[in-house]
Amino acid sequence: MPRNPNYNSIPAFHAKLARSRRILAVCGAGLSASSGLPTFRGADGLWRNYEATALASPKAFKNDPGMVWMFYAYRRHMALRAEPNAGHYALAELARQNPEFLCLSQNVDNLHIRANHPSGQLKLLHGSLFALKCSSPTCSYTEPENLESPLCPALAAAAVDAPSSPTEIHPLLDTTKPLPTIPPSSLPHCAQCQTALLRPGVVWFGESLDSDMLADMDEWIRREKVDVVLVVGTSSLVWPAAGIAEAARGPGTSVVHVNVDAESPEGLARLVDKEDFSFGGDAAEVLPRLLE
Ligand code: BV8
Repeated sequence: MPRNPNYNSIPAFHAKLARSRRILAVCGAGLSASSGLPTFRGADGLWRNYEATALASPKAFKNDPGMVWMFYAYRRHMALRAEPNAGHYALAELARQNPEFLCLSQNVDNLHIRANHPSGQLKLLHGSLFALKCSSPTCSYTEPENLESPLCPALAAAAVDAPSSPTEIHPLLDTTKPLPTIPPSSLPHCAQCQTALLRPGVVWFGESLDSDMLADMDEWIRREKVDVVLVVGTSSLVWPAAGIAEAARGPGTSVVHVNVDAESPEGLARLVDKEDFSFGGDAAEVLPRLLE
């Protein structure tokens, strides 16, 4: 398949955008990198000696809820301290200008919402760090947004700011020191059933995404041809999010990658159609230029 000779031309993309109406975005952790939040698989993606994915699972929570809650308390605190960047605001502005733009985000950091992205044009595929729910499968308790940090005294060690000097290391990331062990009795419990632990309202590996949200998303994609799919700051390794762009591709659809690795062999390999574009650089800098 011939590559688009203008795959990284902003004027060429602007010409495509000008004749486009239905636009979809699939966003990942790279969108929030400029807001200071670590990505999952980048150099900073390891949390102490753990892969984040080894902590974002029901099995990890069952085995050591204290450790998993420290991981989430740390990320909640960092996300609360972070600010939306120009990439979040550019997507929110596009939504205000174009009711036929839908943003799907894998990010759980709440930054789209804090950028005032119109809620009807945003779907959080993997939930939110700030949603809570009961960990018991028989209890329906949910809390859509809890911004407290720390959530309880036992998690205070996680809810501290990253050190200002690059030579200092966050106490939780200092693998020379053991992590504090938190007994389940000291962790947040469900106020409704009064027995089970609360858990973060995110989708863990091995858990299904919200079926109603997936149905709405599929209906939006199938309703009419999608003109542009923006794939922003994601390694496209996590399913089913990784499959959305190709599922939305129709005749003439442009899939547009925005990624720091766009000019790498992996990045260039993502250009699978002569209509596709790929722009290298920080999403916080590239998106505003693409969407201006
Ligand atoms: C499910 C919430 C049914 C928690 C997350 C096939 C079909 C279906 C499922 C599977 C399948 N194959 C395998 C599976 C299982 C699994 C999966 O995909 N595993 C992977 C690892 C192979 N999927 C699931 O379990 C999903 N559930 O399908 O249910 C089912 C049930 C049981 C069994 C089978 C099927 C649930 C997945 C949801 C997991 N939860 N997050 C939390 O956050 O704690 S996923 C997590 O990864 C985050 O949401 C994150 O956003 C997401 C994806 O990562 P990225 O966002 O892409 O981040 P990453 O670091 O990888 O990449 C960053 C990118 O940005 C890089 O490309 C980098 O170059 C770029 N970048 C960096 N800086 C910048 C930048 N770009 C621009 N500017 C910058 N400045």
